[in-house]
Amino acid sequence: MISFSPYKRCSMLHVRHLPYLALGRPCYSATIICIRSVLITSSTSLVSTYLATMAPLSILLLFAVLVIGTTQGYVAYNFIPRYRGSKYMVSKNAEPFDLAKMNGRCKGSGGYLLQLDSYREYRYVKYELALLRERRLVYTGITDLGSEGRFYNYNDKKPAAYLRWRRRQPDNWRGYEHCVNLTYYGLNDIGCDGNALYICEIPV
Ligand SMILES: [Ca+2]
Ligand SMILES: [Ca+2]
Repeated sequence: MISFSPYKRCSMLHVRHLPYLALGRPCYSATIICIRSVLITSSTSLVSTYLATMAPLSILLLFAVLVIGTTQGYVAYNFIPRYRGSKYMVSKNAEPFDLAKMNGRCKGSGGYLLQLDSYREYRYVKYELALLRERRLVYTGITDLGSEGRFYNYNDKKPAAYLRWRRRQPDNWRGYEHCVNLTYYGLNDIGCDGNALYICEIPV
């Protein structure tokens, strides 16, 4: 709300300038001071009004984001720049892996769990992970669940187009390694329930 005080102040200024006007001083000076005074006071008043209105709303918004983030399981990611039609993001915090759940999250961002199409893509992603200094387990979307030894992409169920295994892998250790994690030295089959990161691929 605009205060009426500037108008009172203007009146006073006019009164104060009356002697100058009488002495033949330029009459516009009082008007300029008056307008400036109104503008400054009005601006201050508007800023105060804005802050008084928006501050509680901002606090409410922040609270809502925190509540939603907590209930919806907010996930933080590191982003890997676009390369040949895809960009990538790696979750920052390790958590129990679940193929469907993590693939669903990737889908929510317009993508899917990583599926490798070529040596170039494999090399790019592993170097980018190295740049992030990421040494924890990072799951891909490659799996052989339900078809032991025949690896496919969980998202589209198509056979994995490119597999570059780490030495002596895949070994299906103890018969339960049906997911695939990416290491600097190649892919490894691993149990699907590790506490780990995962990487999403997003076509762009
Ligand atoms: Ca297996
Ligand atoms: Ca293995």
